[in-house]
Amino acid sequence: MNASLFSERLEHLLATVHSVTVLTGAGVSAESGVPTFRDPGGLWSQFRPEELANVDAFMRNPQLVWEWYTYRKRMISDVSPNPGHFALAEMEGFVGDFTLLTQNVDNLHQRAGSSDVVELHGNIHHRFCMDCGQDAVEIDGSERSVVPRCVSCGGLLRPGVVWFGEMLPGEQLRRASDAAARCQLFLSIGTSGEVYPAAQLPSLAREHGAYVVEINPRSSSIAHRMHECIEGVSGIVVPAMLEIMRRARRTA
Ligand code: BV8
Ligand code: ZN
Repeated sequence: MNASLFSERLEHLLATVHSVTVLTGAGVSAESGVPTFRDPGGLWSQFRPEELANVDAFMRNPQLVWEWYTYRKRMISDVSPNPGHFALAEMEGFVGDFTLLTQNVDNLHQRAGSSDVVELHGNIHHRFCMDCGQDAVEIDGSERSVVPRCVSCGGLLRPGVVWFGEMLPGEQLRRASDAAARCQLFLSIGTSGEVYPAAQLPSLAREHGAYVVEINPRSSSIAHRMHECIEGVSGIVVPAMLEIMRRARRTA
């Protein structure tokens, strides 16, 4: 892989940087076989988000929504992290201040070994009670009823993800904004930049002086806010970035 993928400035930054913040979207899991949302054949071409990923839809038809999340969970459990996930997990060890923010609920970053992942939109394996709010442990597929109930109050359990129209978890949003505002290099990987407030983070980083880079085979809706756009897939580009870091630290 010739280094010309990256500008001189980015090559130098990768070799010397000590504070990196990364934002990932569905694209980073595409090479693992997890469909993205907005790409051709993506989830939103098969299902309508307003019918599935919001609380009114859940109250209208909890069975339908649970079936959809069970279908996605099964799909996710049948796949494995890809070289993009593994390179990000390894990058953590090369950079003093490294923060991984994700919009993904698929747990693949954690399965690749990334620690302390900031999950902006929750996690598909989490669930909690609509009535008493209690977190509930995930039981394997042996559950009889598709719509699980809370063991302490009998209330409806819902997936521990952030639905459209719902605020992101405050702690995660605060950590994400802090990490975006303090980093030297911000990488936006595999996201279309269409979902807010996550799509605001690259601009926040740029406003605070970071060098902001997009990795995406197609220009996203926020490409114009980047200093540099790498047109490629994360499973190739992120390992190439890691190689520059590894080489620089070997010769340091
Ligand atoms: C909220 C969890 C306060 C559930 C998800 C400002 C302007 C406009 C609208 C809004 C706004 N502020 C708020 C809104 C409303 C809304 C929003 O943004 N709507 C959009 C659609 C217009 N935001 C919200 O509702 C948020 N809450 O704002 O609360 C509030 C409340 C009320 C009213 C106002 C404000 C909550 C948003 C979170 C929703 N939950 N997921 C679940 O997963 O089931 S979002 C879900 O979709 C994912 O988590 C993900 O974040 C998003 C999909 O985006 P991407 O990950 O980017 O995926 P996508 O398919 O779009 O793109 C994939 C990209 O990868 C492509 O660019 C492709 O080219 C690239 N790619 C493909 N292969 C590869 C690749 N890249 C690299 N390598 C490859 N191999
Ligand atoms: Zn309960």
